Amino acid sequence: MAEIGQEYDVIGPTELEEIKEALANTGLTTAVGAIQDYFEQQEHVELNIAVTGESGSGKSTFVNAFRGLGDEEEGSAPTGVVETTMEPKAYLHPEHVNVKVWDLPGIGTPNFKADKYLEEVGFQRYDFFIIVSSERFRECHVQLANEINKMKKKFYFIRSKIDCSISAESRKKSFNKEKTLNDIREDCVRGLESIGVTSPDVFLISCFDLGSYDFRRLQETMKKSLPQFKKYLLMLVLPNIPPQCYLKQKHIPHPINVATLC
Ligand SMILES: Nc1nc2c(ncn2[C@@H]2O[C@H](COP(=O)(O)OP(=O)(O)OP(=O)(O)O)[C@@H](O)[C@H]2O)c(=O)[nH]1
Ligand SMILES: [Mg+2]
Repeated sequence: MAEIGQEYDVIGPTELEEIKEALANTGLTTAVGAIQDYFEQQEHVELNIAVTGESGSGKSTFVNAFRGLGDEEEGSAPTGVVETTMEPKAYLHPEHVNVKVWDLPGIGTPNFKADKYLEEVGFQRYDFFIIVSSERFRECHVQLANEINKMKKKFYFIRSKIDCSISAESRKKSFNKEKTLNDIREDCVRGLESIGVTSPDVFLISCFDLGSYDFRRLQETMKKSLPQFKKYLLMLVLPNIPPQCYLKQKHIPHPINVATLC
């Protein structure tokens, strides 16, 4: 789990100002009351993250990795080579019940309708979405991204199973890892741009190798866009990747290098 440093303090600058004001204008008892009220409110704050994408793209595996679990540990989401997740299911962090990662059923059947799907999975409850794609950018991603945009919610786009793509391409004589990664990224960026997402950011991830590729950058990006207490909750649950893995991590230079989507 992430260590809580100053950067992730629960009380943000606005709250600090309010507490200072209470101290200056009304005295200690009122200030203590203000702090207590603040913490009581926060106890009820939840962070709800929805993981969506095509069937078999690795959503449940990502949910497990996100919670710092392997696929066969107690309480982990079932994963498999055949369609596995049929209903939205919330997975709580073992220690921080205020954070729910929702494993959603797969999309992508020929008659898929993103608006209907999102209604069925109860889109209102989610703070943001993670769209997982294990292959090329497709029509179902277009629909999903469009609908999420319409709802004025944020999404992060993950291209998963990067280890598989690299391993398959590495059989070619002309294999170049950086170029392969760049091609994958470009394909997703182009797809998102074609539906009007400005400066899209795409995260290349292997759940079997979180220290490589973009997992760490995804963590950092998600953190930036949340309000103070939700950011704090997220920091409590993010899996720790050993520092030696960060060193291995390579960021592929990309002309569009903007941190957030939407
Ligand atoms: N090599 C590799 N395999 C992965 C990765 N992520 C998932 N898989 C495998 O892909 C298969 C499908 O993974 P799931 O997590 O069950 O996929 P899902 O999207 O939840 O599938 P549904 O629940 O059916 O919609 C499993 O065999 C996983 O082990 C990855 O990063 N690398
Ligand atoms: Mg699943």
